[in-house]
Amino acid sequence: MKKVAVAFALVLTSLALVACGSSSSSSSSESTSPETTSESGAAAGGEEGAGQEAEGGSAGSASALDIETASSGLAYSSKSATAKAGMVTVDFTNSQAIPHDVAIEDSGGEVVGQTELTSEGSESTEVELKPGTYTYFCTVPGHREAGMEGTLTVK
Ligand SMILES: [Cu+2]
Repeated sequence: MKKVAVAFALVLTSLALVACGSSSSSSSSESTSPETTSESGAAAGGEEGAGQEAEGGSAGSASALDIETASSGLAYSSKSATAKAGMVTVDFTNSQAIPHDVAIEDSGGEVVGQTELTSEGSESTEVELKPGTYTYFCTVPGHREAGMEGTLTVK
């Protein structure tokens, strides 16, 4: 009986290893359109964020915007993102050892929201966004210039 359980556990472990290996290799490709469609996944994650944000008051209508770093290099995983107008929770995940953040700048060049710096971790901030085109970027000197920015479309 015990042997069967051990064998089963081994099968699960090897499956998990295969899954990890295949997902990490695809993240370096810089295609914009598949990332845009991942908004539905972002919305699912956002419900957790909204729960944590309970003390903020008007929770419920806030939507989420997930931004991640690329696996390496001074870049985010996507050059574009979309969000719904209104209160938006920006969830930033930095998988790199280098500190990064996310700032959101409106079309007039004014920063309307910014996360804390983080390395190998996550930070989030809430920002109120009107429909329009914004730029998100890293405020660490040199990073934005190196390509750590993207276009945020708010509808
Ligand atoms: Cu950076």
